[in-house]
Amino acid sequence: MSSRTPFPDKLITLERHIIEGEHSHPGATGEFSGLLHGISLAAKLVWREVTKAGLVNILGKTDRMNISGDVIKKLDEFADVTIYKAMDHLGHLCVMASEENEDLLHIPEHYPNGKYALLFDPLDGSGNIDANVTIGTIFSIYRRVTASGPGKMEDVLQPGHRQVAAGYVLYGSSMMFVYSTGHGVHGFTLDPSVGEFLLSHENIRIPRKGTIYSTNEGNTGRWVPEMQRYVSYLKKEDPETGRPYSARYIGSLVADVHRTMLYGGIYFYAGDTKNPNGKLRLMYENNPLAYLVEEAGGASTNGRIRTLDIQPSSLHERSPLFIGSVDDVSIAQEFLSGKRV
Ligand code: P6P
Repeated sequence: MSSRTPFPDKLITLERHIIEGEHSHPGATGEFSGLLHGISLAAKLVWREVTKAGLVNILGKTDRMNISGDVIKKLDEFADVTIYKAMDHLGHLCVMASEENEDLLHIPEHYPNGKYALLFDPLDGSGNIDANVTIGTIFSIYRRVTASGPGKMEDVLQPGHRQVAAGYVLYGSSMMFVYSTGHGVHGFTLDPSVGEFLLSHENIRIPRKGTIYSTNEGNTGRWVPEMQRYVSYLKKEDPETGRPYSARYIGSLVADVHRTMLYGGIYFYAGDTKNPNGKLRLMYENNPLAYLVEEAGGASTNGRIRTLDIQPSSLHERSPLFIGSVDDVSIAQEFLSGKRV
């Protein structure tokens, strides 16, 4: 038996997968390929900095505060600028918006405007950077609603069900690129020796029900009684329903949702007496992840309505998030509405 690494039976690169996906889209113009390739290139540049951050003292805090009140980390800024610069000249976008920037990010005048809008959280979970915990980039792509010229706020403030693609990048023990254009969710793992993303998780499907819940229980004292009853339910012994559930919380949304998508169960960040809309951002975190989890056969709500049906009113609005297996999200909703006690 050869000791050489076995040749995978299906060696599919991200680029080949995207192009094959384009061919299945009638009238596709190849713009998707250009867009997704640009994002994957930016992600590799971010990964290079993330992997050496501890060595070149890039860690630490800048004195700039972003709109969401988080202290921006140097890597956050690097990721933000890198994604913008990788995408601003491709001619596919009319406007961008980043969780790290209060206002819209316009396309420089000397570059053409395209028919898509890109929203992104450049480095989610950045509070974990110094602890070498998995962090990620999240992105959403919408078709513009204005006719032409520089994009406007209405091109960006669209409900999540209008997304035409979404994805995330995981900077963890390995680097992964997970995306969907509405034809299933597919995961690619970077082979650093060749610098290519190779298909490693084809057509990810989330179990209909799981036995893991993921939330910051430090907020328990601020939850409404219905929330507290739901989590007590999850902890109660009942082997028939897989309870007590296991608690898993990384504190890095992309990592927590990625695990939920693979293993099943539920991730939630509820509103509470201090923050009625919770902490997570609808446009940069909830919508792209809800699009992906629904594409994988799961569900996502704000506790009352489907995440993707929320009509956004501002660029940085926060929204509660209950996301994961269909049955688990449904049970959570029954507790929150008082139907179940
Ligand atoms: P808490 C990181 O800033 C983030 O938005 C998510 O990545 C993460 O899940 C959440 O905040 C953690 O928030 O309140 O549990 O520390």
